[in-house]
Amino acid sequence: MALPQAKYRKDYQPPAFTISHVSLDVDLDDHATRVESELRIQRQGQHNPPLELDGEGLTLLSIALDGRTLASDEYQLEGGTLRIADVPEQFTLQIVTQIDPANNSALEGLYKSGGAYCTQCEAEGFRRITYYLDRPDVLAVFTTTVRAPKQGFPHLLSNGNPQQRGDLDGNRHFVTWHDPHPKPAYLFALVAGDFDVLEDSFQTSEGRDVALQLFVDKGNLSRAEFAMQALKDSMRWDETRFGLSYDLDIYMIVAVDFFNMGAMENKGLNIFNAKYVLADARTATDQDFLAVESVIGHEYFHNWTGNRITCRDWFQLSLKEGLTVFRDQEFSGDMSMRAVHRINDVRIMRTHQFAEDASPMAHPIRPDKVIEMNNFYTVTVYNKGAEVIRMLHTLLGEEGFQRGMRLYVERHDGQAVTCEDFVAAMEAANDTDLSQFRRWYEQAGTPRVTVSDSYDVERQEYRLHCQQHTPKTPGQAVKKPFVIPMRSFFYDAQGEVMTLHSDSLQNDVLQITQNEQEFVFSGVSERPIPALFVGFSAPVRIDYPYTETQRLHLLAHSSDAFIAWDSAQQLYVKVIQEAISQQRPVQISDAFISALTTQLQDHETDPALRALLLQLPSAEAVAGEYEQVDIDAVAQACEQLKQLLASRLAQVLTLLWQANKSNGAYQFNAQHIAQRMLANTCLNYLALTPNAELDADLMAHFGADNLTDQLAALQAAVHCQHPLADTLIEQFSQQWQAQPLVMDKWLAVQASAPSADTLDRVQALTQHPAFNYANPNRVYSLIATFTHNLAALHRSDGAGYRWLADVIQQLNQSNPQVASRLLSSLLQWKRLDIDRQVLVKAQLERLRQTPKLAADLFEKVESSLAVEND
Ligand code: B3K
Ligand code: ZN
Repeated sequence: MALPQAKYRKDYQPPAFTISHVSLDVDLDDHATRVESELRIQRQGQHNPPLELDGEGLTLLSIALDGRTLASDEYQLEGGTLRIADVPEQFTLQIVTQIDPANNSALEGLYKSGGAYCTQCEAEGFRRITYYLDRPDVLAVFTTTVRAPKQGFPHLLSNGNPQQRGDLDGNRHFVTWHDPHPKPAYLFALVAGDFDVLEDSFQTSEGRDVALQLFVDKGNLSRAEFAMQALKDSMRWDETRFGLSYDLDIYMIVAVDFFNMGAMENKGLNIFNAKYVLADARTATDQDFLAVESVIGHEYFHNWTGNRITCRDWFQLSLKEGLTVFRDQEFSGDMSMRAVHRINDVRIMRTHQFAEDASPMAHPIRPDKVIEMNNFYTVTVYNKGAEVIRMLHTLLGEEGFQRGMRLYVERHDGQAVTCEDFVAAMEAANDTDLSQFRRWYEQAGTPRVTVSDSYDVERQEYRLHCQQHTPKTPGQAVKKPFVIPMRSFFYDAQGEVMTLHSDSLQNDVLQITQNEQEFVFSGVSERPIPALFVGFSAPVRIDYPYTETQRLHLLAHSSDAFIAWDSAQQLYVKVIQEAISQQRPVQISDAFISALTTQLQDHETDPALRALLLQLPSAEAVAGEYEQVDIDAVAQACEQLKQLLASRLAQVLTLLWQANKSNGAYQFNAQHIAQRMLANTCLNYLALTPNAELDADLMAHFGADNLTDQLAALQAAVHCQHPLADTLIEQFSQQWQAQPLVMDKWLAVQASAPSADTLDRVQALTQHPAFNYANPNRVYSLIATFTHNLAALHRSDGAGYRWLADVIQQLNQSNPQVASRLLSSLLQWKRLDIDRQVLVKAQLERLRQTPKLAADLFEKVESSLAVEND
């Protein structure tokens, strides 16, 4: 078989043909779904190229051009292409194909999720339904008829508005849908099944009524109410903050159990992983509620940033994803707990995106080379993409940013465009020059900004010296300097913010644009303590030679929650690193303990932020700080730090636990969420030292009326190896065996226990009835969680690597997208010690030999093994 081929951004060519109208008629059947499509096609340009349509795994039944059936020598089927030479300038093509949705385990194209039929077409899934120009710059008006038995499929859905419905012979029926908005095939959707429907409506600011429908598995209506509210909140928010309203008469969301990702923004018919729809206090945690709100918002916001203005080609994915993540982050922040959301976003960047930037799969937010597009739905494209948009927002301000958005929409509504078009609109609307800023789209890697300062008391002058350096990434050895907005506050010895004067300082932002640069401030009456990258104003690593005293000063006085939180985080990292480099147990100074104690007891401080102060950097994040990492030392030091804090803060932890643990019924609001965060974080330390009183508390907490507390009790017991752990594991599974989404938490808690025997437990759990290799949620909960567990994955005997490779091999054929996601933790094998390098490399080489290796895995395995020859 031919090896998968790379595509390059520079090779983009506009389509030789466009399709203006598509009529689809889909007659559903488990193994023989018949798809009739009628395409109205126009040739572009003067030359006469062959028509080449994409198709994968299809059985072609017939093909007719302008009503005449083509003989088999009038077209060629080759690999994934249907080629017809010599077509007229304008014509109609009728194609009949047959597909087998019940055997579609890759969950791309048309497949069965439980009893329902559903689709997933982004990025290139439509070609598994019928032959088509499956690329985002071909926009067509779709009319879709869905046919199915009435029994089992009372709801037949597709994009747009319903036009016609009726009965068919054999107790079957049909519905025809029409979507007036031209769209690329990746936004096509079809669903057929038996659901409960939650109905509501929304009136747009223009006074139009939109029907809202949420389809969930039977019996789950009450668990859909929160999602419905989140949808209405999103619709209102996009009007008030961005001036963007909804454009169809109906907005539908369907929740399905089998889904590779979070959700999909198909026009008018979102399809969601049920995990991001279903939420009530008993079966969802606070974090789940917040995730539902954010994903509902994200998919809704795509209606403008993604659907009405879409991507010209898939290299431009961040055009819609970075921007839409930025919008959903702002939505969540405007709804509640802005600082908590921001800190969580930073954690994702530092733990996962920085790791990706340092891995063989590092890519710019707009990649240049892709083998399998599904491999590029990454934290880089999404989250770093959002940080790049956020930097634009920082540089232009809310008003300037919104001015740019308005121009972007005005210029490009209804088009398929590029990241360049977006930047150009921002630039034109603000009459500014973003040439250098564009490097964020071009260059991969995490810049490191090294700052030092000096103070001249006589001249009353303060100088900040900044250097930026971005390490090389595959294919990019030398980097040019970025535009890095460094929002900075300066504190005096009393902890007051100083007002500093410099021409370079605008709205507290200094722009670092060169490899080396100095900022001079005059009239400075005392040496300031700088708070750099306030709000994490750029996705960079920050180096400033803070003393412990300076960090503690910022911890105590920063008005920015990120800076306060980060001061503690950096001190944690430092004590871990010192213990490792000096080969001694972790030590914490009295000053640090007392500063933490003061903060924790400060009733003025939001309990959520106090909880975040106590949450240690993960072992995975600490490991990411090293170019050559000693896994055992990192895992051990992280555990020691937790133990040490538990004993040195025992008193305050107990007090906070007592004061904040729930009393009274569950309420979902910022105050209650914050108190639960604080109580549960404390519990996670207290469970390290079992005693009768705490055991009783732990049991009571486990019996709470909400999953947040119940799960916190379970997690504290399991992660602290508390004597009650096995009892709670057993009780939890008895209670929740009928609720797969809750059992996912149970799997994840066990898979994240920081110990080498976790591997044995995870292996055993694959045999448990709660686990199923065919369902991505189960695989992510158990196995992806395990891949982020440093102690378990990197077991020194290599058993973790071997087993993971077995699992990936098994998933290679059934669901390559899921398999590929599990591989990421192995790609950075060069950072490990020599023994582990040998062990991981052997598994990568074994994977490379897998018969019929999917393109998804091929791309990652090859890039990882290529590092050797660097
Ligand atoms: N756009 C989809 C992702 C589709 C994934 C394809 N493998 C979800 C989202 O970002 O909203
Ligand atoms: Zn998205």
